[in-house]
Amino acid sequence: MDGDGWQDLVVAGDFNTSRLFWNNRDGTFTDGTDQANVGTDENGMGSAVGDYDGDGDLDWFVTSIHDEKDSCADTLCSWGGSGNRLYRNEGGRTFSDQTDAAGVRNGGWGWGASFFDYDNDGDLDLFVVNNAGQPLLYRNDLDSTASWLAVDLVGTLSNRNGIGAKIFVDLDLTVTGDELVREIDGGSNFLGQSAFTAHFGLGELDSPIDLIEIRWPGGNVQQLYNVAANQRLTVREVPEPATVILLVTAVLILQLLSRLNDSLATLAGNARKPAIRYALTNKWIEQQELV
Ligand SMILES: [Ca+2]
Ligand SMILES: [Ca+2]
Ligand SMILES: [Ca+2]
Ligand SMILES: [Ca+2]
Repeated sequence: MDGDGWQDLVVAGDFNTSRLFWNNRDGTFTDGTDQANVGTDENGMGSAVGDYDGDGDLDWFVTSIHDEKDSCADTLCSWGGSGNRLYRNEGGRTFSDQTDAAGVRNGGWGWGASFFDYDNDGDLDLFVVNNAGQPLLYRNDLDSTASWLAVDLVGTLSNRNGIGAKIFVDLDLTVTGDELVREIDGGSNFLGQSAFTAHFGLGELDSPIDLIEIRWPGGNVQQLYNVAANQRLTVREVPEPATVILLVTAVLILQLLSRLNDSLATLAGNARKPAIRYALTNKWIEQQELV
């Protein structure tokens, strides 16, 4: 959340307020809720993280119960009912409350939440599922000129959705501090899961992105240079040269073994003997005995 490359922790707290913990880089975390100006919600349920204003830092949305105090029964009012919160990241580990400015306070009894770009215009919209009503889709109408990039991964040696992959974006290789990172994890959430698309807000970038680096969970690393912003990019996993050489070598060895096996079978007449065949599955060579 603070862009230092170390993952922080955001927690929605039912019967309590949400909490934000900063990663101390030594296996411990520090509760920074109050100093960050977050955690004003009550009965938090769903939680979504995304750069909804496209300025390059991650913002935070929390669902919570919304009740009109004058119109609800006393038992319901006791739950607390000031509704959802949208916390905009202002940098320096502080946030501002943009709930009312964005018009997302009254989500009923909001539960799961997810940011995604449903209309493919480059900004993140918001979807909220509800305990006691219809789901809500909030279209992002923020008047922004921010650039953006969306990345979908297609794993070949790694899993199909690229879960576990990290995507690094370096806007300018000659500048430090402008690097962005996303991890494909499906965004597990209360009663929901996010899209596998990695969305990057790029601020006022008006030139191509210098470098995009994808670190696949299987170990492959792919680099793309000089990539245009404001597009949805699909990146298919390409094995590194060393992996290709290994695979080609394995196939050649298998072919030789197969020919050797056929020759031995011929020499032995047509006597019925167990034949050994080999199959190449992913990186592994499986040996199967056929009766
Ligand atoms: Ca951090
Ligand atoms: Ca932001
Ligand atoms: Ca959108
Ligand atoms: Ca840089």
